Amino acid sequence: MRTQVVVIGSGPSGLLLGQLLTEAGIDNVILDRVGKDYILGRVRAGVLEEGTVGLVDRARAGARLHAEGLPHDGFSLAFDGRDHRIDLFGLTIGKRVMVYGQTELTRDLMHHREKSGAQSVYDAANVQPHDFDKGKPYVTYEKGGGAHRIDCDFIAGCDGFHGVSRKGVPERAIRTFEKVYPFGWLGILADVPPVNHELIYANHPRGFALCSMRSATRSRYYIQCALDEKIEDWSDDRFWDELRRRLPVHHAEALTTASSFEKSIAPLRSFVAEPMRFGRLFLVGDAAHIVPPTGAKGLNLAASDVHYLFAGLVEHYQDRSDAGVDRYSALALARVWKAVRFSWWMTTMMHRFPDTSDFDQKIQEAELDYLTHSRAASTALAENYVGLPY
Ligand code: FAS
Ligand code: PHB
Repeated sequence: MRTQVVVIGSGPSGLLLGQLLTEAGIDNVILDRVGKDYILGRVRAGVLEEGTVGLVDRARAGARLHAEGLPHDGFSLAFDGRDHRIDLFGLTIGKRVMVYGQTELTRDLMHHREKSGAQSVYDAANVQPHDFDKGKPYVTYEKGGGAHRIDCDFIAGCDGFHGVSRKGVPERAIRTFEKVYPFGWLGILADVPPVNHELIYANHPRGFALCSMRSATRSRYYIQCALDEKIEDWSDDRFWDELRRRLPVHHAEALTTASSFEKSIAPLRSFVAEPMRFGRLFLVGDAAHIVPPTGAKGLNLAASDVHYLFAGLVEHYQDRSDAGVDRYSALALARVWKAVRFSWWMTTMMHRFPDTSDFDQKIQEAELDYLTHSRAASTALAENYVGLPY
């Protein structure tokens, strides 16, 4: 079998790239090692930048996003028992974010891909990229008891942090940067109305908490937890009590609780692999970088990678120019590192670290005080949160 682009991974990166390529008439096949239901069962991001929304629209998969998504003009920082609203719309002269779950976005992209008739292979075992540094790449995989090979022009490694693409690159050709945080996020989903109409990021001596949502009737909450915490030790009641203790009193008293239907612990890390291109193989999204979710950047960085790679591939096929694909890694990494910085800064400012000294604590409080009383500082926060330009 032959195609122009093989996309490894059917998460947001792979599906968005695949749909854009299909719309542009560039033949592509998406391979994933698991099935659709497994992918849709993973609960992840909730905040989309305008650039991400624009790409979903360009992929003609944005109808439900605009019908059901929640446009947000601001969010609150809570500390010292009070809320401090960050006016995203006012500070960025008209930019906002869209609250819409990654699961629903993935569902929409899967639906539109199915409608387009483009090929996706799920439950593809032992997917392997080959000869991407020899100009004639191909991908092999196993399914239905048989071995399969797809010859192609390019391979997009959209297979996430634990995928095969980055691991297929010779160690001498890649450099990685990593910071692992000494805590995780315990998150739940519950069908209760959100405690606030906008997100609340809370800094509390007991630890960080985040109040988010998926709709007017479905809430997403997180609390910072130790890395050795076990889900089975966290009943719903224990979670709700801890969340209330980390919120300002008026929110704690207004919190609506019910049984959760999803509960998970995610570790936090910052990770970047350089470069993001190896001959005919490109790393995209979590395959190339990971950020702590504090800045809501993970999914949105995957989208900007897709933007740069898609533009380069269109240039290759339509203008017979490789200038775009040659620029992909540098362009993507320039935006990645600024988002990695922002996510690290938000995480450092909002969480309790085990080795926090009294001095560190005073610096954190001064940072929050300066941030919420300086238009310049809150503008810097706002422009990063809504997403820096592509
Ligand atoms: P993904 O990991 O989503 O998708 C990769 C796909 O590749 C998967 O479907 C996988 O099955 C497939 N794959 C892997 N190995 C393969 C192989 N060998 N062969 C074939 N296929 C293979 N971001 C936020 O902005 N906010 C959040 O709150 C947030 N929470 C998160 C919580 C968790 C637990 C995790 C892990 C991430 C979270 N993220 C969050 C980041 C997340 O949303 C990612 O940025 C986003 O999923 C990136 O999408 P992809 O790059 O497509 O990678
Ligand atoms: C979410 O709704 O899952 C979410 C929102 C904002 C973040 C992280 C996660 O910064």
